[in-house]
Amino acid sequence: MPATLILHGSPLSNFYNKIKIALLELDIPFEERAHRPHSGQWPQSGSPTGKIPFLETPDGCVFESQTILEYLEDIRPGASRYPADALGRAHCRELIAYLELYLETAARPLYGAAYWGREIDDATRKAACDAVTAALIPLARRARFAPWLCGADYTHADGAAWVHVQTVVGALKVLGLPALVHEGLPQLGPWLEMAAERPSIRRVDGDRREAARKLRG
Ligand SMILES: N[C@@H](CCC(=O)N[C@@H](CS)C(=O)NCC(=O)O)C(=O)O
Repeated sequence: MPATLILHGSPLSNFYNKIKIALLELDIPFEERAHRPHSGQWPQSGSPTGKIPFLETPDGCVFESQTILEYLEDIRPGASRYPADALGRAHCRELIAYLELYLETAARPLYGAAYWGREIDDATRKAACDAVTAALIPLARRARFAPWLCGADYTHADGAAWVHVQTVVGALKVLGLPALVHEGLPQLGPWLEMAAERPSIRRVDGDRREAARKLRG
């Protein structure tokens, strides 16, 4: 395993927290380094897109959260948080891809208003809420909640789902729609409660809340 891994980004970022949960779950030592999106000059800035997170290894940086997650799995054989069988792993990756390509993306137009106090017009808000509602349908069909998303055991899909769902639900709550995601995913409440007890998620959520408190001043 590389001597020191440094996770760059912010505890307020859902994609950063996805990787932080994976590092904790796989019991990989790491350091954290605060990095704002698009700060610094490429190549010293570490991320060719300017986005966070990116992972610094002694041999170079890796960007895109799912690629980072696969790298962590590769350097930690035996400690996987993917299901044991090939089809189970495919379903797990499918859920992560779906959450990021469809659910999280659908909610993004709401973040400026929800988290940064920006204006949002009614049409944009309605279109985003409708897109979130539509994105929940395939998720409800595929997520097993038995009790974890892929079955009896916690997997990376649970870590990824927690960061993204928490971000989407949080945005909708600020905009006065706290139950929208729960209506589309009726088993969400018990799953969120169970996930909140997971040590990796408890730590990441604590750090996230602390960072938010500091930002509010
Ligand atoms: N597909 C990227 C998404 C990362 C992403 O969107 N990060 C946000 C912070 S949560 C960011 O850097 N935003 C700045 C931007 O989009 O320019 C990944 O999985 O790492």
